Amino acid sequence: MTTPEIIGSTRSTYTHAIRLVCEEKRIDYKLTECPLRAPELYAIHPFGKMPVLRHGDFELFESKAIAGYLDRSFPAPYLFPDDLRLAALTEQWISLVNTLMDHTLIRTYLFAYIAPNTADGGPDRATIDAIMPALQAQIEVLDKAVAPRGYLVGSDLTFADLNLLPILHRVRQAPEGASVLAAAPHLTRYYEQHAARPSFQRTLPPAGPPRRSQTS
Ligand SMILES: N[C@@H](CCC(=O)N[C@@H](CS)C(=O)NCC(=O)O)C(=O)O
Repeated sequence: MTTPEIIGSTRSTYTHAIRLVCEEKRIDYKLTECPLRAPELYAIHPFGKMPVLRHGDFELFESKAIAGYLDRSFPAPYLFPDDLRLAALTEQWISLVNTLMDHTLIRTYLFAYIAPNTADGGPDRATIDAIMPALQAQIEVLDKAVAPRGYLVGSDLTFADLNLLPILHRVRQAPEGASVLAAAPHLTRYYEQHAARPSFQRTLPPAGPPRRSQTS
């Protein structure tokens, strides 16, 4: 089968989730590294977001769509359950993480450290302090969700987990995030267990945000 090309960055959480899909399913894929908002992203994604996929003559944008396409195009293990309720729960967690938690944990909290909008380039303390209650509340929700079985959905790994793990990895890199996570015992065990997976170890991101494109 044609090798899928993932266009994105090793530093991007959404790209990381798609690389985890490829690694878990043992898909032979090519990662084409590019800066944020690069022309090769705009060639596929109307708003230039990463990752995007090229598979033969087929192009696709939006990470969840890409994950679902790869899951059904390649053999087991399958990361989107067939069972109606498990499938709905998988959608539920992907949606909550992508529409709410990513904004709090990555775009607001982490970016206040790694891409701050401050005069001296130091951490944006006002933003960090303001987001802490939301960060705390969201980590508590996740801690409770993984407590029974160590997965977000049922008793097997799904894309809901692979979508969340890159975010947890990043949140732990900043001090308040690390201590809030350390105080969430189930989520800490969940992260440590899944971060030990070969797929995760093979795709560990370098520190820092993706570069910004010079040309867009
Ligand atoms: N909804 C998109 C979000 C992708 C996204 O926000 N990617 C980030 C990098 S992790 C990005 O491209 N940021 C640049 C921007 O927002 O302009 C998806 O699921 O693929």
